[in-house]
Amino acid sequence: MTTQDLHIELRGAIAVVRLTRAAKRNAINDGLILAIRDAFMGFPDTVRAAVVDGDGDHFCAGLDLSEIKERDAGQGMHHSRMWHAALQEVQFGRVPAIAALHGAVVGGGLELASACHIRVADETTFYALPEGSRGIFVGGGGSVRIPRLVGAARMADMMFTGRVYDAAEGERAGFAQYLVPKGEAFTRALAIAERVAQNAPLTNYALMHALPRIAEQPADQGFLTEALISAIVQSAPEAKDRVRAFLEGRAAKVQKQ
Ligand code: 1HE
Repeated sequence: MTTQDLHIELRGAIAVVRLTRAAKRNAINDGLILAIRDAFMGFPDTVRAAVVDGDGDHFCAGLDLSEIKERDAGQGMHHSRMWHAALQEVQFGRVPAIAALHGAVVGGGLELASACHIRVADETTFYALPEGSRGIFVGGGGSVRIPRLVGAARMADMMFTGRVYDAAEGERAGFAQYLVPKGEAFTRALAIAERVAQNAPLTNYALMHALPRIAEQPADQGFLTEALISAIVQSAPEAKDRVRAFLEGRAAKVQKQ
């Protein structure tokens, strides 16, 4: 399945969602953000995880700035809400999303990456929020998601000063969980997606939908929500099969990697 600037390929249980607008550094225009939304809403039931990638030397240069110039305040708000709706499908959709990062991960590109559940960056990756110097503000959920990854102070500094984090700094700061050699982000992201796809679906669902909400709850409410989710997940037949397999010596032990 392909739209003009997005290619979706099913590789077994993994959906590979690739931005294919390399000539514009995968800058996201209205058509592309809607295509991302539709892709995440439309995966067949056989899909258990997704990889998000970008063609060319850069993951994504953010919002297509050529579309911004004619908008009034109301249109600007609806545009931001459209991004929210699309990235909500990425974060709170049906399957975990693994971002394969390289080159520019900037502005809306960082907002897209931060809506994914795991980020794998190669050595060429750099992170920035040029909104600060373009006289605008993040509008794709960045002010909600990015502080949760790296802290509000770091995000504010990036926007105040135009600071750019390179791949190693970015991993230390918490933008990416994995740092790999140049050109290897996609392969590693695919391997991670295949591993994630083997989990019990209810476990993945709880990690995507319950964990971030529990983490935002006051402790007292969080403990109760955790108990309820934990009871639901462990009551599934698949959980019982997996635990029995371990007890009978048929399942892998935890091993240092
Ligand atoms: C673009 C965009 C774009 C490239 N909108 N057209 N994002 C930014 O402020 C980042 C702007 N982009 C850059 O800083 C650089 O393009 C890169 C560092 C990402 C890549 O540099 P480079 O030298 O490889 O490419 P280039 O020559 O700058 O760009 C190639 C073409 O892509 C060129 O068009 P051309 O017709 O002259 O070939 C660029 O104009 C075009 N291009 N980036 C439109 N972003 C939901 S709110 C989110 C708010 C934001 O994301 S604001 C941050 C926007």
